[in-house]
Amino acid sequence: MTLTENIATVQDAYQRDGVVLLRDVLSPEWLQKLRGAVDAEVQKGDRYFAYKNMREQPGTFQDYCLTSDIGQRVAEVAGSPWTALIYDQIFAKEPGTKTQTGWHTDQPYWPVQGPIMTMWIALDPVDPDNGALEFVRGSHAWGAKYRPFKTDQLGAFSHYLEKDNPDYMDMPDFEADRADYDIFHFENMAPGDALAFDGMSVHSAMGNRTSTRRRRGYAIRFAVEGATYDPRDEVTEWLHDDTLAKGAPFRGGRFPVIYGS
Ligand SMILES: O=C(O)CCC(=O)C(=O)O
Repeated sequence: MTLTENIATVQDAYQRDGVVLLRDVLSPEWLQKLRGAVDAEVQKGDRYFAYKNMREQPGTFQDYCLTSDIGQRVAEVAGSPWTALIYDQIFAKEPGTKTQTGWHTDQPYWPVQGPIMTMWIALDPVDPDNGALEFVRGSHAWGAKYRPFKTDQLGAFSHYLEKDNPDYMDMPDFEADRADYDIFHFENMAPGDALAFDGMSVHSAMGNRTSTRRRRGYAIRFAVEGATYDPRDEVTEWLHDDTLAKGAPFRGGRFPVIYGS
């Protein structure tokens, strides 16, 4: 049985735009459990981008990644026979956080080449006032690899990494030149809805201009058919697994296949 309604339409949108909105990915039970787990985690008071890889410890995040239907959904949207788990991450943009999450692509930060997908799951209603994600439509298909960079405490650009790596180019200033690009967002995400997006999609997230409405996102990163292991020392070390050879399919070891074979 296919989990996502209108899967052919969803696949088309994902291929064309590099991102698609999926409704009701979480059951009410998982929504409640994940909200509780996120709240317990962010009590640490760490920096915005620091909440990563919770799924490597036993608990709600691990249970969700390993036992829910999320792996099957990813495989269906990507049209892949399997899904492997890369890592998970919390993005809790609290009321009054004016900083925008800067424009970037995800692939340069991970030791992987080829098709990868994020499921960014809303745990609160999300709209432009409290931090909607924005995308440059179709940018995943440009073949442009943008240099990774460090961010400050709240996720704004700080400085470039891998300055001498010829495989990567500096990012255009998407924010300054918005009119030159097809930038869009999804108007109203409900708790439990998810954005499935390609690791090469150029995206950012607005600030949270509200004084009361939280915007908790739980993002999980996945590899699918065609993804290969590609470690790069300066940036991707935190996700290395020496049991995988460079160029091997991105699955196994630290990155369990959670759906298919
Ligand atoms: O939620 C955010 O602020 C940014 C999310 C993001 O950039 C990502 O999931 O790759």
